[in-house]
Amino acid sequence: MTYQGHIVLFVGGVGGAKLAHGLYHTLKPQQLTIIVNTGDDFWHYGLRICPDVDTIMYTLGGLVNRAQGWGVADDTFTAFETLRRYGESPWFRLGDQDLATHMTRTARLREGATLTQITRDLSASVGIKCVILPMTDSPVSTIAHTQAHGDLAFQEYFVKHRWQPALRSLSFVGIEDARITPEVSEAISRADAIIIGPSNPWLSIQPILQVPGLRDLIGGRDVPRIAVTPLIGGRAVKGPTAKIMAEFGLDVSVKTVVEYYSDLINGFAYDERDAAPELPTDAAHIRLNALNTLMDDEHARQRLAHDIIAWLADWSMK
Ligand code: FO1
Repeated sequence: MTYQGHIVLFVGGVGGAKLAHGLYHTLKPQQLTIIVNTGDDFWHYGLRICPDVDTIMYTLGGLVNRAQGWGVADDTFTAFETLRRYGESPWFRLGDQDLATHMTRTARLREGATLTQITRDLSASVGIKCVILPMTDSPVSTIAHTQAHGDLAFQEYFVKHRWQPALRSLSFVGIEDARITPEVSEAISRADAIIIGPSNPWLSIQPILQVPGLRDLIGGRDVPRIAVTPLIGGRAVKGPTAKIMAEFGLDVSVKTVVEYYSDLINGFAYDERDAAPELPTDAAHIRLNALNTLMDDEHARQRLAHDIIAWLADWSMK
């Protein structure tokens, strides 16, 4: 199988990074553009932190702490511990090497560079050869509206409260004014296939799809547009996808996820351990494919990437 097309992959953090990594090692780098959620970004101790962009960058650059899926492997926490000495109660674990990323990014933002330019340069510095794009250069902040703690900035909900407070709804502050970047627009316009990664559809993919104009750009492309299930056996491999679905009153099933994406996609990869989801008539155009979507080691990431690419290579013959 030689697939020559250009793939655009949409992802959030840890789950999406695994597929990004598999595709990166299966395709030529110039065949892959990764568009990353920035709704999780925030200011912390005067620094601009972009957790999902950094997770993708550290994963593809071979730097990531594999046990946790984010942060830099073997990082030290001298600055973090020093904050404690100063009487602070830091709750977001920033390692010393990771801090250098945020310091560089923040300094360059203050000089007027865009997040797109900074991400390109940081990625190149760690040896990444494909393109990683933030979903927008405009500031967007995901807010979790919870029952127990009211409105929480995303990282407070996710890290400080360990995504335990029941979620009532989400909002994305700044999204109405967010601009699609020329780089994102161009990548989608010339993509031969679009993949929505197995990231949390509500927390990670929703903010990307709400960037004005982006959804229409994807939907208008007459190419394979596939999503990969974030659920296996009714559970998320990692993170709160299933918990959030239940809190939103949704049936925790692959069918719900397909329906959620149904006006955007024409293909869906569910896990081979699960039964094929029954599609409602308005989703009958969606091609289903049962794949082994569990990416528990590097080999599994590349196997899934290979299976998806084989599907795309066969697509027009069906
Ligand atoms: N996740 C945690 O659960 N605890 C942390 O202290 C934490 C710190 C952190 C620092 C840098 C970074 O890039 C990511 C970090 N994450 C941490 C992960 C991050 O909060 C989430 O993975 C994403 O925002 C959700 O996609």
